[in-house]
Amino acid sequence: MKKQTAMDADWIATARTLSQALPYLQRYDGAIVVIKFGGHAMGSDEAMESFARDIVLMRQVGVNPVVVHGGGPMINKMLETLQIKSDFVNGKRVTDAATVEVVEMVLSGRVNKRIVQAINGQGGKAVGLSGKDANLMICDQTHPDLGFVGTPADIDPGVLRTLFKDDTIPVIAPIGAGRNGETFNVNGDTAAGAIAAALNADRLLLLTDVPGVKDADGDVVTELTTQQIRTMITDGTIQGGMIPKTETALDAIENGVRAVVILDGRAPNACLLELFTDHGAGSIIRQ
Ligand code: X2W
Repeated sequence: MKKQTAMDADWIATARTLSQALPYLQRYDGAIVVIKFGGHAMGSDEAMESFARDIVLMRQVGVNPVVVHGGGPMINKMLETLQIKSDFVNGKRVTDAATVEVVEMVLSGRVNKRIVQAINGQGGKAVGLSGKDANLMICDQTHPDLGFVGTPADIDPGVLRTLFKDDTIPVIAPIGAGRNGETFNVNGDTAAGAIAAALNADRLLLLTDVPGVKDADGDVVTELTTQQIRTMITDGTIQGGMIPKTETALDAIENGVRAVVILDGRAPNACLLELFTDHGAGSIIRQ
C-alpha cells in the first residue's frame, strides 16, 4: 500500500509542464537546431551529463540537433603541458604548424569523443565528425598573420542530412580542411554559424558562460533584432567577447538561420528552457 504525500504536488506540476510544452513540441517537430557547446560551458561532468540529456530529449521529440563544440580551455591546458606558447588576436588563436596539430588532437580526439560518449550514455546515438569528414567544412586561410586559422568557405551538409535520417546526432569538432591538404583551426562559434546557415537551421543556440546580451544598464535583453544588435555594437554597449558572438549571430541570420539565441549553458536544462517553454532563456536575435 502507498499513501498520498506532499510530493504529489511536484508530480502534478511536472505533468502540467509537459502539457504546456505541447505547442512547442509541435512547433519544433522536424526542426534543425544547431547547438554550439563552448569549452567554458562544458566545465564539469554534471554540466556535460545535463547537456547530453537535453540533446537526447530533443532528438526523442523529433528535433534534429547538431552539436558543434569548442574546447579552448582544453587546448590551452595541453599546449601548456607541451610548453607551446599561444596568443590570441581578436578572439582567434594564432596557430602555427605545431599548434594546429595539438588543436586537432584535443578537439577531434578528447573533447569530441567525450561529448559523443556523454550523449550515448543518455541513450542517444551520436557520431563524432570534424569539418574534414565527408568534405563537411572546406576552409580558406583567415589571415596570414594567424597561421592555420580557417574561415569556412564551402560547407557540404549532406552527411548531416544522412545522419538525421538514421536518428543519429552529429557532434562536430571545428576543424576545417584546406584545399591543399592543410588542417585549419576554426573558432567554434564561427563553425557553428556557418554550419547552421548551410542547413538553413531553425535555431542556432550559442551556449556560453554569460546569461545573454546586456543593455547599457547591465540587464539581459531577451529579444533583439539584427538592427538593434548593430546599433549596440556601434555605440559600444556590446563589448569584448560578446562582439564575435553577436557578429556570428548577424552572419548566421543573414545567411538563412531563422533565429539565434545566446544563453548560459551552465544553467540547468538551458536548451529545454529555451525551446520548450514560454519563458525562453538568454537573448533571442531575429531579423
Ligand atoms: C579555437 C577553437 C576552439 C574554440 C581555439 O583554438 O581555441 C580559434 O581560436 P571555445 O571553447 O568555443 O572558445 N579556434 C581559431 O573555439 O573553443
